[in-house]
Amino acid sequence: MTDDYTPPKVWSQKGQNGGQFASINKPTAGAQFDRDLPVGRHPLQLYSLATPNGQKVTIMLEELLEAGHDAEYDAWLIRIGDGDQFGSGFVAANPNSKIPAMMDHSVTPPRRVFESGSILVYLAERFGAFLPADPTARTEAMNWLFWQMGSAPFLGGGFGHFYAYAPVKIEYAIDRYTMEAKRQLDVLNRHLADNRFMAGEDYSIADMAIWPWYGQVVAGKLYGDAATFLDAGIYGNVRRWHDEIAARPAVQRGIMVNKTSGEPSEQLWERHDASDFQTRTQDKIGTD
Ligand SMILES: N[C@@H](CCC(=O)N[C@@H](CS)C(=O)NCC(=O)O)C(=O)O
Repeated sequence: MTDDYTPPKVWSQKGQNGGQFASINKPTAGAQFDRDLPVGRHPLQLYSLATPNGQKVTIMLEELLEAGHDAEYDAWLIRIGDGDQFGSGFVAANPNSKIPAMMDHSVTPPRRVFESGSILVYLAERFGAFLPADPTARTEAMNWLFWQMGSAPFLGGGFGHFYAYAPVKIEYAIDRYTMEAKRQLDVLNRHLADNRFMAGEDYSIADMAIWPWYGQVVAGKLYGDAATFLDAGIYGNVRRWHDEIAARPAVQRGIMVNKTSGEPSEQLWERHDASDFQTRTQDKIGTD
């Protein structure tokens, strides 16, 4: 890596570029091997991992169940570090090879749903929940949901990548994305000064989309010491909103599903039944 790099006329891959995700980065799409996806007994089949994008959906599913909806689901683990997302079955569910992906087997043929925002809207519409009925509040929820889809890649793929994962610390890249991450946090902090939740009084899919990224970075849960680096204490309204949502039982369950790091008692690699939270966490079943 040098500071006098001149891009060639046509880019070509020169081996792996280093960093935590080097082994799964490729410039091409499509299946790399044959593997069917497992299918459990519930109509909704989720294929995911407990990254912030994955947590959005497991929080929504647990919130639906908590609210009494018949949203039982099987959650299967997709280990993106091992390349599971490039199996033929997963690529059929999501041609973009990214978690989360969901199949709805309550319809024939089963329907695929990919992109976390699309999955949240699909579930909200199917169960008539967590998307306000009032047109103004509903539009506001959609505004913030789409804001998240466009903004979080700067926080995760930009700030998080260059601050925490890149094999070298590049001041220009870290400065550029820190600036943008802090600007986005200020957007949220100002909005949450006058709003309990993103769409106003009602907790919605907009909160479920934004909380795993922006809430957790402010609470010190993402990218090592990023909260200190970002001076996250100045985003007090975001912290207040984070804490209120973090206290919800469905959120506490949702962030455990498909989790493979942290305390074994907080890791539920696969979820097939509500009782799994009591009986199938890694402290109960071991790590083999
Ligand atoms: N816009 C997508 C982003 C999904 C995404 O980036 N997923 C990451 C994990 S957080 C992934 O599967 N990465 C695997 C890879 O890049 O090969 C969504 O919101 O669903």
